[in-house]
Amino acid sequence: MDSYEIAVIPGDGIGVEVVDAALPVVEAAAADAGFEIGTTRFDWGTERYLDRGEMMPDDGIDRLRGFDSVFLGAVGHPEVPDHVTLHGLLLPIRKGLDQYVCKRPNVLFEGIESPLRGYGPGDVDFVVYRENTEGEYASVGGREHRGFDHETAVQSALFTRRGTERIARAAFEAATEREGHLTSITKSNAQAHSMVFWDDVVAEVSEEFPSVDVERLLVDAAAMDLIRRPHEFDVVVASNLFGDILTDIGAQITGSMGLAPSGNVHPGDANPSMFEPVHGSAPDIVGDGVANPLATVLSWSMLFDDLGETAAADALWTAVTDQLADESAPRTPDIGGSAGTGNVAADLRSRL
Ligand code: GGG
Repeated sequence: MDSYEIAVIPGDGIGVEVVDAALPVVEAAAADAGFEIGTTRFDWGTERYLDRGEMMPDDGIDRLRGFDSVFLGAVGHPEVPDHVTLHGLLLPIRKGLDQYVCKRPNVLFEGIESPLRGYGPGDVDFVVYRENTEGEYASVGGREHRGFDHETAVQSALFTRRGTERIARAAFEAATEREGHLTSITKSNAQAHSMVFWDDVVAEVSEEFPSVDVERLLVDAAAMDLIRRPHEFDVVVASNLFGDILTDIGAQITGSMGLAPSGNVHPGDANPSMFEPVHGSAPDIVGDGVANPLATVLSWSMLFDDLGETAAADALWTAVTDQLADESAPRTPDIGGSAGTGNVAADLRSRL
């Protein structure tokens, strides 16, 4: 029997709740499909930071390298600034394992009411390919003259040819396998260096993919158009910051952050990929037992797909789809129900 070793980092807040609720469901899906998953749990996150001053150990990235895949819950804690938690755990893993594609599907499921008038199941189905290792999150800059009135902060965005080409190529490949339409997002009217460079690189890479129809949008227009005409998007490729922002819009128009999965991958690499729900640690509902576990289960579906275990991946995705389409099924408050995390997970388990 095939077996995979998965590093599980529940992290902070509701990350722990959704990871714990989803685990029996995904283990069952694996067993049904004829393979096993062994999980090693890491207590990395803000509790560790408050205790020892570090979100993860110095050799954390190296310890993850030996796994087939990584699953992460959430990071963020009300007592610690968000930049400390994000730069202490999530971003170093993405960069350290060179997971340059952040893949975020946005699907409007049957049974979910979109806030957009006139949009029903199947009308919204696009995927965002967010550059995940450089751009605006490159941490290039500094802060000088603290406390003086000439205090200065500089934050530079870093776009390399290699980094831009590879995210563009991954997005074009995805568009080739989907509907053949790619939207490239920039702010190249205002940012005449990095974003015009992005446009140039996308235009060059597009020559390798003549069957893909390319649309260019400024990020402000894209924010509007995702709400105005979401059915026309197929594959969206964007920088680190723009991709992050646009996928929160995507989560809202498809019903809830609680339904938004993601994967951080380096296609074909020996390093493990990392999967996580798009949502954060949600301190406002921690301990209430109402966090939606579906984004986590869908992220596990993406993890199984990445490992080539498509039967288990499909089983999890179908279980979520069926549950959402069933009016009598339990659902959490973010999508209009009153059920708890555990009830939703138990119902999913029964649908496998
Ligand atoms: N699920 C992981 C998590 O906690 N995400 C919240 C967050 O702040 N993400 C920022 C990012 O994806 O760059």
